[in-house]
Amino acid sequence: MTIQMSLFNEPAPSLPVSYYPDFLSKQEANELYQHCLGLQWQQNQIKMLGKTMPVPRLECMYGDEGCDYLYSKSVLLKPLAWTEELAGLRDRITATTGYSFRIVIGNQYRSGQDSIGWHSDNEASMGLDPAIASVSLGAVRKFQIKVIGGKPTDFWLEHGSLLVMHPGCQSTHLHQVPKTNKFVTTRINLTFRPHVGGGK
Ligand SMILES: O=C(O)CCC(=O)C(=O)O
Repeated sequence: MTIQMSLFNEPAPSLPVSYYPDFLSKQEANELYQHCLGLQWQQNQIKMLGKTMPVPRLECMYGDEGCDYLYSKSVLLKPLAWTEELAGLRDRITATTGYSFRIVIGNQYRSGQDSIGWHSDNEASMGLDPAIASVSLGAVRKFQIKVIGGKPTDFWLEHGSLLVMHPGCQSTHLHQVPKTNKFVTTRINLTFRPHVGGGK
């Protein structure tokens, strides 16, 4: 079932996303969170406006062999082999959504000062109009999405939830997880994505 919900559980305006607040049970989400804490997180550096700076979060990537992922023309992620847990989650999301995925990128937000700014995920390595499925674990953070040039809609992405950005979303919309000065503990986000390269 596809549910569109936003802040205070009001129906979202027409957005190319679906939100499943209880995609995982609490126990499944807790176990997956523990598994993900043990993944191979790295602090990458990004080049922006001629400066090199740390990416404001930790990252990791798992996926099919050879499915390298370059974003912002400066951060190159190379896939580690799927863990059993991540592959199981990938298959479960495919069974629910009908979309297939070849990589998963992990983001670890260590505090409210970790974030990801407004962007769309339009890297050519994912092919045209990718569907992206995003699982959230740990602390609840605000996720904002807006049509380019429009006003944002806020979602509070809960522990064990799944947010699906449907094909087309990356061409018309931007999204972000803003910084917050409130005290927040660690949040882990997993984005499952297609990939057109690598060995099949
Ligand atoms: O952490 C999130 O919910 C969003 C992550 C994201 O936007 C991305 O990986 O491109």
